[in-house]
Amino acid sequence: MKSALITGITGQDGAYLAKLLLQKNYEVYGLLPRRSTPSIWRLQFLGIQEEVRLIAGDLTDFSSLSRAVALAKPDEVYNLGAQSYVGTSWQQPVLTAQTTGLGVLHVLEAIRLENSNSKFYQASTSELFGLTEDPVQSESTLFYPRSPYGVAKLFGHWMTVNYRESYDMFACCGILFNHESPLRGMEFVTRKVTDAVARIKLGIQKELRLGNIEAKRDWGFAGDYVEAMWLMLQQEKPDDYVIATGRTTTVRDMCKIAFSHVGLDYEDFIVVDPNLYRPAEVEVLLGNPDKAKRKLGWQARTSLQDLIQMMVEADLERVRKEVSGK
Ligand code: NAP
Ligand code: G4F
Repeated sequence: MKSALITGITGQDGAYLAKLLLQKNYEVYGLLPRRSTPSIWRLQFLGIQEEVRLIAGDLTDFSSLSRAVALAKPDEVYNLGAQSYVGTSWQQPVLTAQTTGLGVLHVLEAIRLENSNSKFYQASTSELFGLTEDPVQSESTLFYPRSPYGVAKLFGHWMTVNYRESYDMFACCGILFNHESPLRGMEFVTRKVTDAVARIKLGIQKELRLGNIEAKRDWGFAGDYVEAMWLMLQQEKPDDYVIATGRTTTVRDMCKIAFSHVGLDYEDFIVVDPNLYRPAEVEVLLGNPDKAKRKLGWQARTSLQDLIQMMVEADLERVRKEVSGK
């Protein structure tokens, strides 16, 4: 039986990946950072909270990572833990650098110093491209991050490449474009919108305040994207891959899809609030997933329309229960 250690197991991707690996008969360990109330609701939502083994630890604490690797003896380590919200990275740049940047090095060092042969997956991001001049971004596009989050991820990305080249480690970076689901954090724009659509439809919210609705993103479904992470670690050689749908849509048009699913016109409810604009914006992201298709046999299966409808339906169900107290 193979074993895997997932940092960020309580996050959106961590929960979906844990479920996928359990289905593949892995023994799944997850790093659990100390919180006054542990946030295991996503594992509960997927019904796997009893099946994963949680190890106390934090990405900012090297010793806890070393201990986690020694305990789990993982064949594969997936580093998904991060301060992952771009907006917060301007308010907490040092924390973001320590968790999202230096944390990657802590995991790599834990693997190296424990003499572990674990394969390593790093959650890199399309935010690395930032102010790119390439209209379509691929593995060869130059990086130009636009936020403290993007800069921290750049450090993690190059550290991973460096450990692969320095120590012959089986280390891969997945350069994933935005991916969403009913388990997405509430602060990200798709979930903020689908939650608001449900509340407005059920009469408990009047308007939705957003920032830059002309920004474009290449949005896919998280459930599809975790399969690509696993596939990267099953190849003969380690490498880096762009994972995307190859389509881009404005926040405005994503709102249109969400509101029209419940028979509403988004223009009646959206208020553009300049206070929600970012200090530096990534205006357009559009990925070229050709390499992933050719080498991994992976492609996105869920359309944006289906994804947003799935999220609106899940939020309607949850908000209805909240309202009725059940
Ligand atoms: P997420 O839902 O925000 O999950 C982040 C996870 O990291 C949570 O489990 C969180 O635990 C954990 N974490 C935060 N600080 C930590 C620390 N100091 N020590 C240990 N764990 C810590 O993010 P996601 O959407 O699943 O994304 C997974 C990874 O992919 C992240 O690295 C993200 O930056 C990257 N990424 C995401 C996307 C996307 O569109 N979703 C695209 C590209 C790359 P708590 O919940 O307890 O705080
Ligand atoms: O949903 P977002 O906050 O995601 P963002 O910034 O693209 O980052 C996500 O995807 C990255 C991959 O590209 C990940 F690395 C990262 O961890 C995270 O998962 O914002 C998307 C767009 C932005 O242009 C933002 O300015 O939506 C725009 N937006 C407009 N109004 C808003 C809002 N974003 C948020 N969160 N909230 C708004 O009210």
